[in-house]
This record gives sequence, C-alpha cells and structure tokens, in this order.
Amino acid sequence: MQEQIVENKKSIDWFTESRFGMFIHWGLYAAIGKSEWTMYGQKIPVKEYEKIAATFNPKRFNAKEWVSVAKEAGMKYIVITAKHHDGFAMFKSETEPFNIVDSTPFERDPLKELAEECAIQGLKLCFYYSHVIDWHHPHSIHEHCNNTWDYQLEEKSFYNYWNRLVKPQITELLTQYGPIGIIWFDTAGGLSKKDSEEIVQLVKKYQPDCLINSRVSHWPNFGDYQSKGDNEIPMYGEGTKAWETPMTLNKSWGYNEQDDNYKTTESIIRKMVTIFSKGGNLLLNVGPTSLGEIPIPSVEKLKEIGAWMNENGEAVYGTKESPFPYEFDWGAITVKGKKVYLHIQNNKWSTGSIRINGFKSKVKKVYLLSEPHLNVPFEQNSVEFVGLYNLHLNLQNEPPSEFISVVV
Ligand code: FHN
Repeated sequence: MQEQIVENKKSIDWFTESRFGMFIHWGLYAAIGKSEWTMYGQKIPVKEYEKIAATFNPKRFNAKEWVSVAKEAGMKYIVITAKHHDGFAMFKSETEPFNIVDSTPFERDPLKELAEECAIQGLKLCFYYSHVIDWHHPHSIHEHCNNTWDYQLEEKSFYNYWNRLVKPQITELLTQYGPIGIIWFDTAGGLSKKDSEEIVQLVKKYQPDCLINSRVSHWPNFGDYQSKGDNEIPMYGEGTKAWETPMTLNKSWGYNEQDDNYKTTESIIRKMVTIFSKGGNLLLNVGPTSLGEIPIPSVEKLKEIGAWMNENGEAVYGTKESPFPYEFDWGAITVKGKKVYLHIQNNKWSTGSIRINGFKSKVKKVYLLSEPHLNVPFEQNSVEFVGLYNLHLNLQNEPPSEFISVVV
C-alpha cells in the first residue's frame, strides 16, 4: 500500500503545480439552454429527451479555440463532461447509440478532437463522468435517479447499468483518448464501498497515473485528492493533501441562456488567490452553447483572468499552502521555496500599512512582480531576522490599482 501512496504522490505533482484548470459542462442540455438539470427539473420522459439528439449539431465547435481560451487564461488542465446525469455520451461509445457520434447530425467525437489539441498545446485532458446519477438509465440507488415520472421502480437495475454501461464507458475513456489526467466523478450517493473500490481499481488498471477525485464515493478516504463543494472555499487548507474547488463563472454549470449573473473578474481573482494561498486548485467552469461555442462573456472574463495570471503566474504555479492559511483583509499569501508572495488587493487597502507577523525566514529583498503601483519604495528597515519578525510595508497615496504580488 505504501508504494501506491508514493506513486500517487508522483502523479499528483502535476495537479498541485498546475493550480488552475478549466471545467467544461457541455451536453445535449445545451440545446435546451436552461443548464444541465433540465431533464430532471422539467421531468422530460427519456423518449422525449432522446429526440433532442437529432437536432444537436454543434457545427461551430473548434477544439483549438477552446484549448487556446483555456491556455491563455493560464489554465493547465481541462475537465470536460464525457457523460453528465442525462446519460448522453459526448463521445463515441460502443455500449449504446445514445451518444454524439451515433445519434446526432454532428457525427464527430469532440473528446477525440480535444485530446489531440490538448496534446498539441500541452494541457492535460480530464473527463467528468456521472457514474451513479443517470436519467437515461434509471435505477433505485440514488434518490435523484429513479425517474419516477418516467419509469416504474421494478424496471430499474443498478448493476445492469453499472456493468453494461459505466464500466465499459470508463474503459473506453481510458483506452481511446491517450493519457488522461483525471477521471472526475460526481454525486456518488448510494454507491457501496465495494463498488467504489471497483471503479477506482478499474481506472488505475488502465492508467495508474490518472487521478481520481473524492466524489468517486460518498465513503471517506476515496480519491487522490479532495473535491470541495461547488464554489466552496474552505476556511483552511488541507496541509499537504491536494484539493480543488469547482467554481462557476456565473450561476450555472451547463449553458443557461438566461444566466448573465457573472462574478466580477476582481472577485474571481480574489477567490483564486485565497484558494491558492490555502494550497488548493481552482477548476473554473464554462458552459458552451448548442453550436459549440464558449459564451462570449465567459471568454472575456477568462481573457482578463489570463492577463492577471500572465503577470502573476510566478506567485501561483508550483506554490504551496501558505504558513498563514487564513485570509488577511488586504489579500492573501502564497509561498514557493523561500519566496513569499503577498497578493495585495486594493479595495481592502488603507493608506496605513500591512503588518504580517510570523515570518520565519530572512527577508533579503522585497521587489514587485508586477508593474510597481507604489509611490514609495518598500520600507526595509524593519527587516531584521529576529526569529519571528514583522514585515512592515508602507504604501502611501494611491492604493495599487489591482493585485500586486511581492516577492520577499
Ligand atoms: O449535479 C452536479 C451539477 O450538475 C454539476 O455537474 C456540479 C459540478 O460540481 N456537480 C453536481 C452538483 O454538485
């Protein structure tokens, strides 16, 4: 068992060093445009829902564009819904024709095209897979999966679904798309410990380095890293254990034509920095349209975030949980080796000073990563190594117009 942990340690490094990934919720539900729970919310019978496939033709889908948007935003991996709760496979599957290649006029396999483009641009490709909830294959082990609007309970067999669809599809995803960074499981309510272990072993059998998130099971201690709740930023980090927050840009995961409730770029960056300072990853979501386009407001947000990442990436990639894993009112701290990065946010700024107690290392030099917004050089006279000392920064007049990262 010890070797397994060491092996996972090696394969988890790319994940923790990446810090930032793109979540993509894309499926048949984009054709309705009311996000990914529409079939359940509107209690659409399976036979009615299947008819949508005949109209789904995302002819503007362009893998190169999607991967470029992620890369320019500073994202290092992409997690895309291979199959969400509606049971529609966004890839060619031999298990049944309810998939994008066999049931739509599109007839292409977007996951294959994304795999090729991610290899070209150097991003890790990962797959989201809803392994328990599946409204196209109702069964009775999950309260959100018994489709009582559509099926009689006795028609449902979990193990028929599990053995005939889930395990073969996971095998297809791990043997036909090259190296996969993560299988991102979701909503495992009702799954037994034995079946949880079985699916973990299946993933590791085909790709030992493919990571599994904790949502693979509702039982404790499953997965190579911890998935936090949706949009959840924990009070504290998890020490050396890797974790990730899935976050929406607006309020929806799948495309919702009415949802223009986007978070401000500044609030997203503040959340990012807080997550990174606690040793976590951010998986930031886009919900492409039925034509295969990432919504323009999402692209614009990601461009702004990319500009910040381009300037401050040194204070993000490869950093570890801060020795000060709590939130300061002025921002947050990330650390890498002997460097400490102060991410100072203007709207908490007073013209007073920041006093940070508890540094346990010599401060040799304070310099700015990004364009100096300071009217006075940082005061360095307080920089005396006294075991614990206070880094006393004086910033006067105009506060910085955006985050700055200071390397000390
Ligand atoms: O039910 C899903 C939801 O549709 C979405 O995929 C999120 C993403 O984390 N996961 C579940 C709710 O937590």
